[in-house]
Amino acid sequence: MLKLVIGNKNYSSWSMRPWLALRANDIAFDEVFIPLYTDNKADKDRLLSFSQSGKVPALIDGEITVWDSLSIIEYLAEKFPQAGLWPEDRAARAHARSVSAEMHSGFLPLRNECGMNLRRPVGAIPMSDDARANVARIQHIWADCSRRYRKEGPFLFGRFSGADAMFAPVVHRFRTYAIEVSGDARHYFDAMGSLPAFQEWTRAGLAETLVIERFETV
Ligand SMILES: N[C@@H](CCC(=O)N[C@@H](CS)C(=O)NCC(=O)O)C(=O)O
Repeated sequence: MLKLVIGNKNYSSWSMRPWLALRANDIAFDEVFIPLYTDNKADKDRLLSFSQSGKVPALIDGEITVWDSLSIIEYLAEKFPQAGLWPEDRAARAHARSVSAEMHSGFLPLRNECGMNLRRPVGAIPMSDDARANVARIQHIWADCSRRYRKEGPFLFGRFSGADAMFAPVVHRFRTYAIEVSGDARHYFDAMGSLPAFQEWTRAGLAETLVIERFETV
């Protein structure tokens, strides 16, 4: 059985991505939970026993360990081609990989200023110009994909794909930081909010009680 090592569902945006890729496709896996930033050496040692990166997520498939969210999604796309984690069409697939890589390596101002915290009381905070530019770019990606691929379904590339898994934590950030999402981007935002796997992660995150001070942005 596949094992996915993840952190706190309330805070761990990187863990959410491959978890969603698996769950949205009904791929069976065992979840290994390691609480993050506890200052408990046993937790860090346990994390290191699964991945030398010392970070979640990590996927364990027998002898194979895959770490880093996007590498895990790539691995799952190869192992479960029927899940269609990347679009079949080569141009759409290149597009999906480009926006996923952009999400994976970019948007640092938004990620730093608006950390994921599902329990955060909904409300806006002052944001830097760079973070606001990130918000505009993300909404442009959502609206553009929605317009191009909506004939095939409500997600970025029609049916649910790895790109949706990569953008899912941003949907939470936009909600909890009361960032307005309008037009075609809104259709996408609403579709993600209605996805049963997205709702399952959210419920579990809201039920967690552990508090990590550094993520408690007010
Ligand atoms: N680029 C990595 C980022 C992984 C990452 O930063 N994970 C955080 C939690 S969301 C972590 O494990 N932090 C624990 C630590 O640094 O001790 C990915 O895409 O998986």
